[in-house]
Amino acid sequence: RKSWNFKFMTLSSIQSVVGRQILDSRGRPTVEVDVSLVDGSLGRASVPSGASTGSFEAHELRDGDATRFEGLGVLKAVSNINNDIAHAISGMNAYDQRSLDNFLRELDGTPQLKKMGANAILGVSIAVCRAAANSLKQPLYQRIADLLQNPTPQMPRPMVNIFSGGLHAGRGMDIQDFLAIPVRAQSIDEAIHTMSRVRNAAVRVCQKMGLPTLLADEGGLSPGCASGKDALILLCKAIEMAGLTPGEDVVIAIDVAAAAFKNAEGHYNLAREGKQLSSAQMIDMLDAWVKEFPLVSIEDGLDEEDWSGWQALTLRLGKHVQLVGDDLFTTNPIRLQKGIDMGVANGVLVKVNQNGTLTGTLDVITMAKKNGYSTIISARSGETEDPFIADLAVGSSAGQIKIGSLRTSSTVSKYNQLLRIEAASNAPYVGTNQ
Ligand code: 2PG
Ligand code: MG
Repeated sequence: RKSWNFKFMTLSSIQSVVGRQILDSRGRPTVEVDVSLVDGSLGRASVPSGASTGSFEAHELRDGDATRFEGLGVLKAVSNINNDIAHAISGMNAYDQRSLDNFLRELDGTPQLKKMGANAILGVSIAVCRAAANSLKQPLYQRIADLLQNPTPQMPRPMVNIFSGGLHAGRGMDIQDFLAIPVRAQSIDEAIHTMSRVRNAAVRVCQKMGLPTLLADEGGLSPGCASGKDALILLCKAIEMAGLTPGEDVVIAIDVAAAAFKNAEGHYNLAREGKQLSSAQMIDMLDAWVKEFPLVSIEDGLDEEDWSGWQALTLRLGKHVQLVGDDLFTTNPIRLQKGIDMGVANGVLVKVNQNGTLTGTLDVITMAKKNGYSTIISARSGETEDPFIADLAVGSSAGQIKIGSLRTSSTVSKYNQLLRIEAASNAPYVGTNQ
């Protein structure tokens, strides 16, 4: 293993790396990292965590000590940061993100980052990026744009969670997310206002119909509708009650998160609806929804290993509907390449902690764009107040961002960062160029 400790130190060299355990939005432990450079610049980052996780995600290292935080502690990951990683990367140049991230992968030595933990490695990777941005006196989104050699940072269009089911809401509905997308808005500020109207109207619609209005994990509502179709009807009502027109002002996206309800026999078990569907029947159901509702984007419509089903789904709907792979691709270049080769999906959900490093994530974004796939930067259902993904979406000109609902500070921190970036930069809003 290379040792960088005796290298000549420059102002942008990493001086110290300190990890600690903090809590995420579900009150579960997660990793936070502080990186400081020789010139005094500091970068801090914290790591999100999913609930409906894809099997092929980078590895989240948890302690498994049942006496602390129900086994979910991350003290091993923190110790890896404070010992092996801190020792190995001290003295490295924080401006060279790619070398640093490659080195972190080598240090771990496993494809899914099982040894150090992807939570340890990602925290360090992002903290270094932030320290470099601070050292260069650049906004973070600009630093990311520079890493990608992207000359035109752009504000993303948000996809906002309104109703939740699946693993984010005690399986109160089979389908995991029902989201709203503003289409007429010409700025982030206006987009957020439009979404706020829909989110508030959703509460009023639920109240009127006697449905619960307590929050699900991502700050959306959990009305527990009997079927996906009922939830789509309810969302259209909320849009209308906000004084907006479904399909004109606001369109709909869903995250089926189908891997969470595919059973061992290979059937899609819609328990709430009392139906077991084959892959082909799932496609028929989604197709029917597209015909009936202003549904423009479907994420994880089928299971992460149902590649032939995905091919059929893409052939049927891929020309006019955004078909997004989340658990399917897990922000992994090998899985994305497989999808490209097989003609599967046309969009990629991008989650930094599925990949494990910033550079690895940026490479997936580049690969997606080169192959005509849309890119949606996404939060996890367990988040921290770190707004990193807002800067990532702007700096990479991803076009879209999915951040949960307009509730709870871990989610709102990202929307607020988008507002700050919009107010301070010339980055155009995506809607103004499309
Ligand atoms: C998803 C995300 C966010 P999780 O499935 O897209 O909604 O959920 O972080 O639980 O994987
Ligand atoms: Mg998903």
